[in-house]
Amino acid sequence: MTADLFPTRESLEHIPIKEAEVYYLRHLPLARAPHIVMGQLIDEVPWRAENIVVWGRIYAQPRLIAWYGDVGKNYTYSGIYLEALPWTEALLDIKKRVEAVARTDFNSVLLNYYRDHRDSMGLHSDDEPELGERPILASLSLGEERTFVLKHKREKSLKPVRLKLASGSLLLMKGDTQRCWKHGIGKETGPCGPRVNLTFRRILT
Ligand SMILES: O=C(O)CCC(=O)C(=O)O
Ligand SMILES: [Mn+2]
Repeated sequence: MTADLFPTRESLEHIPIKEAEVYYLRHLPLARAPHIVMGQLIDEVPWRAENIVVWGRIYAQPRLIAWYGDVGKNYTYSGIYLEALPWTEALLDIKKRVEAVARTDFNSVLLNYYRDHRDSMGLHSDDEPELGERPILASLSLGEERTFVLKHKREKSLKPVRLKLASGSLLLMKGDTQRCWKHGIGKETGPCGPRVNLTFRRILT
């Protein structure tokens, strides 16, 4: 493996947030430029449009998704059951690079495809029991830079944290982040290009 597969620990920026552990790497080295990797994923992934139920009403989820993982690493969130698709060579290559930075192994990944400014992800925390007590999540962003918002669950006096996630960047969330904070991606007010996000996870059961 080449040295550039392993960005130094120092290039990971610690984002100081109370009761959270968040790190940002501006540039994760990939096999090809981020927009090329994104284009390949947009073309090749069998994207799913899911419905979600909010307060008893059915809505189309405002983005497309796909779930990949080791055999049997299936996932349920917001009432959606996702059976793991088998890893592709391209995703295994990305996973290896993400694991080198996160210094942990992942066995699954949720892909989110934000087609334009109208696509978004509501505030949530990744606190499903199958992720364990203090999960580590590694989130790779490709394409349009979008704003990632964190809001504390209890302390309303704490200001929301807004992070611009650049194309090719990696965000790590660990420790108490899921227990104490929610996060999401808001809609944009004006037109913007597509973005694909890959959130690597470790399913314990
Ligand atoms: O698109 C993003 O950056 C957020 C993705 C996310 O929070 C998730 O997949 O759980
Ligand atoms: Mn999340």
